[in-house]
Amino acid sequence: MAIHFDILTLFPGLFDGVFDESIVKRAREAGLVTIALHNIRDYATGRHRITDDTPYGGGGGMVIKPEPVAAAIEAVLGEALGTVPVVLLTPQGRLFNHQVARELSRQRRLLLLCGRYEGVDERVRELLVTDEISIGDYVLSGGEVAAMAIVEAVTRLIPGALGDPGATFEDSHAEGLLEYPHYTRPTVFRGHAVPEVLLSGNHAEIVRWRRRQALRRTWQRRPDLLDQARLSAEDLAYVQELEEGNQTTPSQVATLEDLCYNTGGKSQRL
Ligand code: 9D3
Repeated sequence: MAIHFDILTLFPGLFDGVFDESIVKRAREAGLVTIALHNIRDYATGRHRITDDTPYGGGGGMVIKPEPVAAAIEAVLGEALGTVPVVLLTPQGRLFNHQVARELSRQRRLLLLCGRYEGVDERVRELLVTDEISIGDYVLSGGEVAAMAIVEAVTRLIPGALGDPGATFEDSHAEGLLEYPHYTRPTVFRGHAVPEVLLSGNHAEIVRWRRRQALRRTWQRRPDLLDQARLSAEDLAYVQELEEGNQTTPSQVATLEDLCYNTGGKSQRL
């Protein structure tokens, strides 16, 4: 059930330390995850080991040359070439989410290819890449941070990686809902009390309250998720209640100002 990641990058130093903490660290120590970093520059030839060049057609910026990337992929995978997904991290890829993480976690080995500058020469994609992933619609400087996100998200889905043997704990994201709010001691902090129900000891009531909080938050902040979520009849009735109540009706994903009453936003919706 273990998984091996090969990460191809021009900046291996960016990964220093990030896989040496918490869950990924534990999973590596348990032998559930292995990670090999490969510097694309090591596969460049010539006295200067050049890895980038100007784009044909002009337009500025630099493009990663195909030869060192192809050589790196082929050297790293060897006989396994064709049997291992070659995943290019690119703004043009399919959007990464829990479903994609699950899909990747079923593989025994993954190669993650990190682009930089304007990207990798298109011929590498045509000839060697089997999958393309983006982690969201914002501009990063390259694929490295995306690779880190994917390694972490996939590692969490490897049975045993969370320490908890047996049931791989998946949070409410797996169910397509945002999480309910969490509290710990003290019972009152700066005048803000922990909700009574959580102190009641009534487990059934607590489960019901948390479910409703999760539904309420998802309805307010991420109504797009509600369309896909698996909802019981009781869940649907509660959402119906929210729709009919005098609640603020969200039209879009909320802005920071909508959500955070500490940053000058006047509306407090939670
Ligand atoms: C600012 C340059 N952009 C317009 C000319 C294009 C562009 C090229 C290369 C934008 C970003 C990048 C580098 N990004 C990635 O390689 C990347 C990425 C991302 O930027 N956002 C979300 N997911 C990913 S995965 C790889």
